[in-house]
Amino acid sequence: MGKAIVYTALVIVCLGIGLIVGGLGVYYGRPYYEPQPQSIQIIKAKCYPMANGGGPSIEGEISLSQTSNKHLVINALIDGLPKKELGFHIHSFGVVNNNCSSAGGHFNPEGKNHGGPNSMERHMGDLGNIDASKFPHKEVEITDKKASLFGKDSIIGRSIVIHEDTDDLKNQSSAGGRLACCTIIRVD
Ligand SMILES: [Cu+2]
Ligand SMILES: [Zn+2]
Repeated sequence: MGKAIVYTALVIVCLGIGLIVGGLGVYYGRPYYEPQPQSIQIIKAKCYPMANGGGPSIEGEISLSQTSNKHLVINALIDGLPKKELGFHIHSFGVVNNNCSSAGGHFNPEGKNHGGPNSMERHMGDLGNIDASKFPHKEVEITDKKASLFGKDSIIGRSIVIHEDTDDLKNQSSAGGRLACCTIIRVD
């Protein structure tokens, strides 16, 4: 009777050791997958502003780029603008025949009131002003957290309008008439 207990105990111990060794083998033998860095999607777009109504008096290039976080970067180098702060907005539609009125009003998919880029209440297209006194020698960079090249409210196919006056960031008529505009086109 005593022997039977000893044998049973031995069998249980051996099974236990077998399970531990086997388990370790499976654990360390499993294939190891190196975590892959998340690929970052970048969308780039361009816009080539022209004088309202056409003609060679204003020319330049605006480059837009965005990674998937909410951080739109706009770089502009434009010649032919008056040397002061000029209203700079995204308007609702693309430009037809260099006619800046065809751009429609400020891009405003959320039905908000006009404001400045840092206002809580603002149109999505309210990028404030561009300091045109830096042109033509220095590029101007604007960043924005609201307007986006991604998603259903993407600004691709809409337009950038540069106004003849400074936007006071409160009253949208403060920026005055439309000096120049262009359609935002995606480039890859
Ligand atoms: Cu505008
Ligand atoms: Zn606005």
